[in-house]
Amino acid sequence: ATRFNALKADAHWQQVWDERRTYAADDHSAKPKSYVLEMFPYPSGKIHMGHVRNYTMGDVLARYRRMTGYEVLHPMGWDAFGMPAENAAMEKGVHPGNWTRQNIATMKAQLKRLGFALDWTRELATCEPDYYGHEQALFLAFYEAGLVYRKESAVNWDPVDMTVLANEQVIDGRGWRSGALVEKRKLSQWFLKITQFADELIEGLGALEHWPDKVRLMQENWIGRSQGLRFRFLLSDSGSVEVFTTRPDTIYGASFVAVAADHPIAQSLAAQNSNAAAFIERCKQGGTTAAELETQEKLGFDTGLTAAHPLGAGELPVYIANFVLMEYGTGAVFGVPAHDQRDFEFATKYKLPIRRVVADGERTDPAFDDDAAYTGPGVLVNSRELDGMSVEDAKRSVIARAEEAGWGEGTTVYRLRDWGVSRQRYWGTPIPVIHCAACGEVPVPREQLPVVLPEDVSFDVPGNPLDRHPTWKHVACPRCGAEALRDTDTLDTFADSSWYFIRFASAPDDKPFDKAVAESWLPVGQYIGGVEHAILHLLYARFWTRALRHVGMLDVAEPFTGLFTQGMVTHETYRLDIPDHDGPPGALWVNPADLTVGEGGALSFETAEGASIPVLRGRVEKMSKSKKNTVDPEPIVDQYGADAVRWFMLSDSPPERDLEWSENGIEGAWRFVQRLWRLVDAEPDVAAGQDTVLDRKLHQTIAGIAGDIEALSFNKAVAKLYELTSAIEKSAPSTSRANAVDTLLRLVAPMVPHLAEEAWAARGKSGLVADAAWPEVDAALLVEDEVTIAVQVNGKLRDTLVMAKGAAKDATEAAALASDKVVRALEGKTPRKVIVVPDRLVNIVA
Ligand code: ANZ
Ligand code: ZN
Repeated sequence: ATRFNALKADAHWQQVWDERRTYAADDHSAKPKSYVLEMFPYPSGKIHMGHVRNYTMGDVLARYRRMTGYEVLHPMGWDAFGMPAENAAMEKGVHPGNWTRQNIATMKAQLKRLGFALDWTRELATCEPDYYGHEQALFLAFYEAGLVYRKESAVNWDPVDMTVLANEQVIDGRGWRSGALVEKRKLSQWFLKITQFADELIEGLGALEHWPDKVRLMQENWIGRSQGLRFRFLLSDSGSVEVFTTRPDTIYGASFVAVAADHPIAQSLAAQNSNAAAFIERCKQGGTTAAELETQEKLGFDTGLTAAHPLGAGELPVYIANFVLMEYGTGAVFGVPAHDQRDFEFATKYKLPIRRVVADGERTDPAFDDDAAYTGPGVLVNSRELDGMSVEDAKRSVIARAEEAGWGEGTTVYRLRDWGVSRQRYWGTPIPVIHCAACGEVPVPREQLPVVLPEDVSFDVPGNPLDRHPTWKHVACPRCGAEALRDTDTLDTFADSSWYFIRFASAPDDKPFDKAVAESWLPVGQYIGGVEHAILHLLYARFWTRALRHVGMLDVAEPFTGLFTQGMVTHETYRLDIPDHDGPPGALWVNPADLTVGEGGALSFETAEGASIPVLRGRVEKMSKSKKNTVDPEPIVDQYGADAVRWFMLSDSPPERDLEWSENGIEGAWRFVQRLWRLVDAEPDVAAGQDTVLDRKLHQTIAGIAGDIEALSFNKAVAKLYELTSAIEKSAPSTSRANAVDTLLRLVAPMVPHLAEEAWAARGKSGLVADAAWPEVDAALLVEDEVTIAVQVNGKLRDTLVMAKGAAKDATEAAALASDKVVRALEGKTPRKVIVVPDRLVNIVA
């Protein structure tokens, strides 16, 4: 028997598929269309195992759909703008464009070696003008439709490097390079009106039944629609302050009012009071993210004002507080320390009353002495007319009362804010707007698109290279011709990934996409990617799609009707056993490829100087550069071939769970590929005879696998293929066996496509197995397992019958009476009575 030469077969079939453009999707096909997409990669350098797993899953589905008669769109491209390219420019002096394009070339070659059924003719990279120029046109279409506006908003400012920092460049509140405390600064920035679609984006989730519930819930929480009450407190200086609450039920538990540092009340106080001004300055320090606001110490400044409780429950002190955001609600709140954790921390610090108004089980006492707020459900207590009501009833009651009496009104609010898209960075899509002293903001005329990034930029000093480029930003105003300035900000890279799936479906030169062609492919029927994108990317893409519908460019409601979030690839971690190591903690991790395995499996690391340091095994964790527990797919493909890697990625764990990479696992996969090959190699050309047991097994497998692949339960499909392979191996030569081997090749083709092609050709089949039709199921052969039935004559066992389980009584009786042994035992007598116990026994009384 020969051995399957994976490397040779991989290269050969990849070339054949390429030459024949096997996986190029035809826009004009008469077949039903199916769009299978995996989240496109960021070209960070090399393909990692997470990519391999992700793309293998999508590939199996795409190949299966092709075989079942669909015209499949399965494209690939590059999410090619972003910070890492600029970091590389700053650290290594390489141009972001060169770095990115080099990485793309490397990663493309690596993806090709895995034999994915991708339509490379549709490849795109978001960093090229033929992509981002169209994005600029979409931005302008949104601008014209009033979905884009500009307003002042806070950014992270590094006072030493004098530059704006991305959130990921702020580490523990300090600039990543300077180490200086980051400040909040206001800049004029562009926003997309995602909040206009907040209700639609929540309601649309209901129809996404092929999305994981957990992702739908995350989206819903992110949008955070809540019903609340707005009302005004009258202040002791005869002014007033409007607050917003989602817990009007707790109104009798209020013990203070707090306003944001940039609230007008705070600002006017600061104008007269230098302590207040200093406090406000202090609030500006610290990060701008929600998480930072949540965790930072709660600080307040007593304004000396008091607010009159709207239901006559006394006067409340008014504070300026760092945990109140100007951008949310009204920028002012009333604090209920017993039932809100931030308020609790604040009240504890400033010794304000903490009064229970929602019973915590049996506990109804107004005095509250727990060490955290109680935020659960319960019955209202210590709340006058609200006592005894549930939280929900009390909310409704207070809102109704406020509306009746005219001091407040119920409102719907959203946690979701408009999407700030301006980034003070080079490596992104230039925002196509020109600022003119006379005309204000002027969109770049369409015929001047794309606004192309200048190539000659420097990264030797901090800041935005576009802004300090000597000529790029200086242009004539398109409207009046006067000297004007380009916007030097670029778009958030989430904009690039919000419509790439549309450009894959249709990519004319002269416009972002053709409406009819794009609509013929969309929505993406199955989208596969990491759960880390469950919120922002998916929400932005859903918004972008709706915005396109709003401007009449695309009539699609939801971009992705099916979503699957796959688990991670994990590996054991290894650490140098150096007890009193005082360097950075990360320095002790060792990559699995650098280990030496000694006697009894003891691990060590050999230094360049020839010393041997013992190594400890650590936990199994997500493969990551920081823990150095990555396994580079490339040498694995070199050693075992693409099919073994693909098979392993599918076989071990359910796809939504983590998959632990192991040497044993990949070796097992390789052995299976070889087993398949031996089966083909050993199969004689001519054989006769039926093997109904094998036929049945085969058809059960065909039926089962189809369901498994549709459900993306690849590990179950793999298990069934193992079983079928064993059954064929054990069977004697027969026409059934020959047919089973041919059919098996079609069944494994989506998973191990190179071996399947090689074997298909070796068996003399015409065409490519990739183009072959998925096997049909013979329903008659799906009957459950067989049963053995005892046949007695006058109570004595005379024969056994093997019959299909559930066979009819008369068929069983007829089979028993036809038995030679029974005929002999009857000695010519006519049976008087035949008793059939289905699936068990036939007793013949003569
Ligand atoms: C009184 C109260 C009592 C509140 C209680 C909560 C619990 P969600 O549900 O996330 O929408 N809030 C309102 N505006 C704010 C702002 N600008 N900055 C910081 N906090 C603000 O949050 C709404 C709740 O967050 C509101 O309800 C308000 O505090 C606070 F037991 O009012 B609550
Ligand atoms: Zn002008």
